[in-house]
Amino acid sequence: MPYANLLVDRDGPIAIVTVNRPKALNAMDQATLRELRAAVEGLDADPGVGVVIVTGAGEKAFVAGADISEMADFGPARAEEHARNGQAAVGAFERAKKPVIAAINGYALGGGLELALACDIRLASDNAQMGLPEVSLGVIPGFGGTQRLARIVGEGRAKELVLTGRRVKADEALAMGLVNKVVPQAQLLEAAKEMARAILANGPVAVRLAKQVIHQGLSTSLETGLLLEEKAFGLAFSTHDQKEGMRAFSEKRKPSWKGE
Ligand code: CO8
Repeated sequence: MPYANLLVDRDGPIAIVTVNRPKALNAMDQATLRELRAAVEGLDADPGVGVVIVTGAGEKAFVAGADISEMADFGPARAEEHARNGQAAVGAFERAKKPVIAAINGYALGGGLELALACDIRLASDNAQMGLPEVSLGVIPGFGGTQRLARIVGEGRAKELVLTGRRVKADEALAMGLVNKVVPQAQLLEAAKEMARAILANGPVAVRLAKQVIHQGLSTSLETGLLLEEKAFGLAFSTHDQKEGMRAFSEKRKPSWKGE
């Protein structure tokens, strides 16, 4: 399906979604948010796709935020609705059953960082800069940033970044665990694909169960999370792939996954 603000490419089972509004440094207006949600939900439902990568067009920006010019004259009800729609769009990346990797190729600010925070793994180019500068505009993060940043980097660092609006460069983001890896920009997409291929070598049902249990567990008690893990562990033993994975190990060969 063609999108006005996105490019969607495929490299075998790897889907690459590129936010493509270079004139606005890929800032997301409402139409882009709707398209992002539709794209990731469509790819998640596509049996030919195993991993989704999201990135930004050009060499300067991943996504420089929500589109400020569009929001400037909003009243409170419209702003609340916008936050709800943005949260739903960004949340679709987190809710996806398949792993989603953010390839942060430049500025990831405001809503752009919030999009990356909803992905499972974040890789950054060496020129990337990340931050939640919303307070400098007189607002607060509205696409999940006040919640997800603290879960990823801890409360103290999240409060510092949200309250000061300070941008961090790739090396500092790596040191605080905001991104998993930093690579030269020219190698970013290949590094994301390499990570995708490492995931794709594993049992697809197991990968999905693991993602789901980690995600659900983080918003519940340890006791409930451990119960979720037990149940999902049991469920894995109902699959062909568990039998195949363990048989392949003892036969010293690579498993042939069916995804069931
Ligand atoms: N929205 C709209 N346009 C943007 C945005 C944006 N977020 N960011 C950049 N642009 C546009 C610029 O206006 C400019 O357009 P033009 O050429 O027509 O003037 C073009 O992109 C290039 O930008 P710059 O000339 O500013 O490029 P610089 O290299 O000088 O600076 C920066 C790059 C530092 C990234 C700078 O553009 C910047 O600070 N951008 C804004 C970053 C920002 O504040 N982002 C957060 C936005 S708020 C947000 O995301 C809230 C999310 C939650 C919303 C809740 C719902 C209500």
